[in-house]
Amino acid sequence: MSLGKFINKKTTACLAVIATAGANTSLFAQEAAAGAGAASKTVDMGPVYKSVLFYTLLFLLLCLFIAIIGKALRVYELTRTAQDKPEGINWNKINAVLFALFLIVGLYGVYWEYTVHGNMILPEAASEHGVQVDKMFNITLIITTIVFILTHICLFVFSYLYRHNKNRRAYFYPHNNALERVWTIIPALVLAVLVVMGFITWRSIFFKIVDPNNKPLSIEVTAQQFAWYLRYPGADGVVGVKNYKMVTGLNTLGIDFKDKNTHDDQATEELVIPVNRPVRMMINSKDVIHGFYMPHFRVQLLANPGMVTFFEFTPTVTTVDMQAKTNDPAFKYVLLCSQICGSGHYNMQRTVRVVTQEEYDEWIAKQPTYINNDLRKRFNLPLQAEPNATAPAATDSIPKDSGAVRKNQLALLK
Ligand SMILES: [Cu+2]
Repeated sequence: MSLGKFINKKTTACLAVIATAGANTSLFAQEAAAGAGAASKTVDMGPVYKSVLFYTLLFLLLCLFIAIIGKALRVYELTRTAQDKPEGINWNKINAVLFALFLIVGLYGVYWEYTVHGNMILPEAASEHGVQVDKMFNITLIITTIVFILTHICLFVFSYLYRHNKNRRAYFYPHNNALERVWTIIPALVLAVLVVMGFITWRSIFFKIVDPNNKPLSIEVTAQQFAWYLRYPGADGVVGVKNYKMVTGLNTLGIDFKDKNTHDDQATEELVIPVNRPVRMMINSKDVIHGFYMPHFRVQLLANPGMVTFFEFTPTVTTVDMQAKTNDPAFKYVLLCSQICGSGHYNMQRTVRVVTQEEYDEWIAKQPTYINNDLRKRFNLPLQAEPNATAPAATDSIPKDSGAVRKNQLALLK
């Protein structure tokens, strides 16, 4: 074959296009790598690899590359048709094999998700009802995983086995009542069981009968952009009345001190709760809707302005025990906001400490009352000698920004 003929052959031309595209890409990559290598002393590529733009460009580049290959193959096919030659590439077979490969890669992806990310999930529930919630989630997960795997095997294996074959004609099979019944009744029954189970679990969490020997400890939590304010009931065990109309710079929660029950209420910085004792959180908000969320206890309820919502739960594992169980000495329970309530939403984190009853009694005795002499003056109540005149609630208790947060804020200002 002469050189002219060789160059003229369309097949070779297509391959040349692919080779050129590949070579250009690798050349470009090498240049970029060399450039990055030379500048590596001054340029930190870390932020680049973390930017969305980088991956968007990478994705677009990949799409372009695939499009070029597609076009080259199309040219190859068209030239074969023009020359009255049989089809060069059996696309049905390629697609069928791709379906089979997709199934294998996809199933491995499922296995990877369950093992790698599965290890990153929350530790065991640290509350009584949390065990039930986890059980319900696990049953749902097992059922849906089985269904997911079986349906996907059917979907991709059928696509592979019954790919187009000109020697075979598809059997026309429009309807089958028995089949319709099976795939309607079975999912309906399974879903009904899951829903009823969820309903029973929900009722057992929200409709509790008070045990006179183990009465719940009421704690009020008020959300505000962007912090949580805590109020403990004091010796009387009753959290006193408040009224949003009484909110002032001094009386930040709007406590109504005409109600005697408010006088021993304590304002605290930390949420400390005794183990194995029911805790009744009285949740409300001063401004927008926040989400009272304590993932380790499987507790989540909205904090609404203008109404109080309640969540009663019993913590079963102390912080110290959980540190031993998770093999992490730095482990902490946390209270978070689960509603994107504004720019400082991410910063609404509070540490929660579960302690023994003795440790709790010792801690609560040291907490200051919400009322102080400034408030007593304002409400014409007799003054008291107070060593710690200022309650924490009257001060700015928004958590101070950590170094990482400050860095982010500086980055945003740039
Ligand atoms: Cu919030």
